[in-house]
Amino acid sequence: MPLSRNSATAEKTETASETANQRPRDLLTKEDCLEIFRQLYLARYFDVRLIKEKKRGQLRGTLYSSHNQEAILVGSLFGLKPTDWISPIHRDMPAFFLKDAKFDWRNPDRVGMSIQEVCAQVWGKADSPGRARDNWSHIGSKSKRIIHSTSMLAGTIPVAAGAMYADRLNGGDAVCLTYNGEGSTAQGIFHEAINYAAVHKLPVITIIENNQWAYGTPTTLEYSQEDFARRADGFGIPGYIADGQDVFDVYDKVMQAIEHARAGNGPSIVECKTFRAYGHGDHDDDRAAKYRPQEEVERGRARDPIAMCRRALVELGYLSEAEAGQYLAEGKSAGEATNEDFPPEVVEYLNEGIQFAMKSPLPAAEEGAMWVFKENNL
Ligand SMILES: Cc1ncc(C[n+]2csc(CCOP(=O)(O)OP(=O)(O)O)c2C)c(N)n1
Ligand SMILES: [Mg+2]
Repeated sequence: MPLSRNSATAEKTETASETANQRPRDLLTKEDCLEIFRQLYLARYFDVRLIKEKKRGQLRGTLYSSHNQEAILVGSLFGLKPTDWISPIHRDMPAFFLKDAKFDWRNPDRVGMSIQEVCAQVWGKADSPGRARDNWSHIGSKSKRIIHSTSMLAGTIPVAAGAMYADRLNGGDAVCLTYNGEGSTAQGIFHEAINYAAVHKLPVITIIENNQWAYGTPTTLEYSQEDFARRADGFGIPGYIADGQDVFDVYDKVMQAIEHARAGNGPSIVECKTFRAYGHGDHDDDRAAKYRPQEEVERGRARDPIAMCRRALVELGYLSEAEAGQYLAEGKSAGEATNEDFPPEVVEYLNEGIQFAMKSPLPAAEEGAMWVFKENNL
């Protein structure tokens, strides 16, 4: 069944068995679908632009690209309520500003970080959540319901389990999406934390971004089975598999996991099969070109999430062929893509964040010793 063109009409005409087969995407409106498409461009542009800024000498530190993995972030975040929690890791930088960003990216009251905060973080400036202690994902916010990201792979899953335990005790109905690479599933804490969540039926959804590599280690040396979703079997919880390049498939599977969790049935795993566009970080690009077979790279790049979403929207009649051909960012590396490959509102939004970051001062030197020990905890 295709995405419904009009969910109200679809509801009226469907038989009971069709309703039973209805997928979460079938309830998305045309406006929802076009917003999802815009968010894919936004996530891609964030990545492209940062790589360009670093090449121009404007940025320091390592970039961990989410290029080509955007459908996982956009498709999973779109079904959340503002009261839900997320726990991103190094490859999920756009999640910080895409959370609760539906339609109204600039709303100061939304429960997610602003593009200004995220850009100031990347530029390592004083007006950032991390106050220049790092330039990347080591940030979080209790009020915005983002669990503080750490570099300890899978280390946020137990924190998410604790937060969801507390939420249930307080009568809440929140769920938490934790994001993890497939490599992190070999960590002991991954198993301890999901086991705990399963026993206590906590609404923790573990998204596995299976981009086929953990730094230079291929999946065959990480797990003896093909599908990382099978990790779920040992905990007695559902393990869903999504095509991580297809934003609507990610949405469907994550929504199933969310409904399962909200109904009080506990955690699940959603494996999203994807492909890492570059090296582990930009420091690894040259080495990755040697350890990854070229044909694998070409196969991965051929399935660009922006192109796949565009095709779906044309088939639905939500985009005309002319509209669809307007912004062609897909298949282009950061070096090849230009601003003309992106909708102007996306470029404008990121410019606001970057201008804010560039104007923000560096923190004062004496801040270096603050917030480290309790006595400095001002
Ligand atoms: C507990 C732990 N061990 C090792 C590392 C070093 N490390 C950082 S990222 C990474 C690879 C992660 O691979 P994966 O989980 O597949 O995520 P991806 O980078 O592919 O998105 C490693 C080994 C770490 N940060 N934490
Ligand atoms: Mg990986």
